[in-house]
Amino acid sequence: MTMRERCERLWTDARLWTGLGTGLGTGLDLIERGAIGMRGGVIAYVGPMAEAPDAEQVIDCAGRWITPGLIDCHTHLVHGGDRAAEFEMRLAGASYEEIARAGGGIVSTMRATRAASEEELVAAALPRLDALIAEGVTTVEVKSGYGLDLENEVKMLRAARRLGGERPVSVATSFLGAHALPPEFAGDADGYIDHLIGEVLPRVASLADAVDGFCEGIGFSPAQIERLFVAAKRSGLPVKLHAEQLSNLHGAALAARFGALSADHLEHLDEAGVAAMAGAGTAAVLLPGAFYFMRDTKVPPIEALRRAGVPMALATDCNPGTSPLTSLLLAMNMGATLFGLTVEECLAGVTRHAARALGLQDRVGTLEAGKRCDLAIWDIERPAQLVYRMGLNPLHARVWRGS
Ligand code: DI6
Ligand code: FE
Repeated sequence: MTMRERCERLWTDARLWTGLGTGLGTGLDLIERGAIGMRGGVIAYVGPMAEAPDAEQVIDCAGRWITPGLIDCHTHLVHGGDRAAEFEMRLAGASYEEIARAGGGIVSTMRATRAASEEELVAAALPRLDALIAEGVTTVEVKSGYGLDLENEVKMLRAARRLGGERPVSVATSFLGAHALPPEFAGDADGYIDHLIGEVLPRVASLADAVDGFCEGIGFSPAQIERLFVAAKRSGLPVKLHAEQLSNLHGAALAARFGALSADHLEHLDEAGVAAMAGAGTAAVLLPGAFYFMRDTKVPPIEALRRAGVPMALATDCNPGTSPLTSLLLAMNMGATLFGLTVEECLAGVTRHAARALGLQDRVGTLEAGKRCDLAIWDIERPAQLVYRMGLNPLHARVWRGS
């Protein structure tokens, strides 16, 4: 097949942000008066409309912008209940740690998640997923981690996979059994990790695309995460890690040693961690929604990541406790205003680099022949408008695998 061969569908008279280059205006990223052709759900042509092949169906974009479909590469979209009452307690002065010690926090969401059926978890997640989709998201990652036992982690991962059957969206799943210590294992984090490795991981491996963990004083130690990662590698799964969110336990460097797809949060990341990530090709996933909602003040070392060439992704971290955020556009705005990312970095963060954080860079994330035809078509004059507005949704149309 050649680029010239007839397409099933062609989007014409569009301005294309391809995501291929390194900066807006380099000429690599932007194609004025461009067109995208699709065959079999895959991009067959990207280039000037003047050179576009024929197509069975032609869609005139009237000068609108097209970007790759957006990718939310870090979410906890599937969970029971919410934590609005804890939010009120925090507004009244209680801390996240105090609430957790009083039986709230992650464990309260664990209880609500265990009490819900798989169907109920799917139904509860759909409005959140729909909010993401309405803003042009075509790929979403969903973590387990509120079941914290075999039965309920399986239920969460099944619910996550089912979301992809309920809506036109690609779902990537991560097994986050090492998110918090369930009450059954109180005081025995090592015993819980043994249980995850021996009993849970072998049975969830076929439902998960990656293994994640929470490396933190209130989560799991680097030594415990390392044991989990050894087991993950043995079962053939790539790893990623919540690292350096509240303190620096050198989790990012640990993740890099295992060739992790990503290390996420990273507020307390140091130079050695940056260098380790750069060396391993591990993506940084920045989560400004959690930073904002927790009124954090320590900003991730953006300039060091930039200098080292670490791919920076941006995601919602949609979860009931620390980031009840279902807008990837707002995450972009926060990435710019709170973390100092450029417009170009924000766009790459929710497309090309987000694909990388999921190991899907060969399939999605840029406008390129051979990739899935996942597109977001926008009513904007310039890409900065995607990052600039807060609460306005300029999506004109969304295309998932060609339709
Ligand atoms: N880091 C976070 O910010 C969330 N999980 C994690 O590992 C918190 C999740 C929650 O509070 O429910
Ligand atoms: Fe998270």
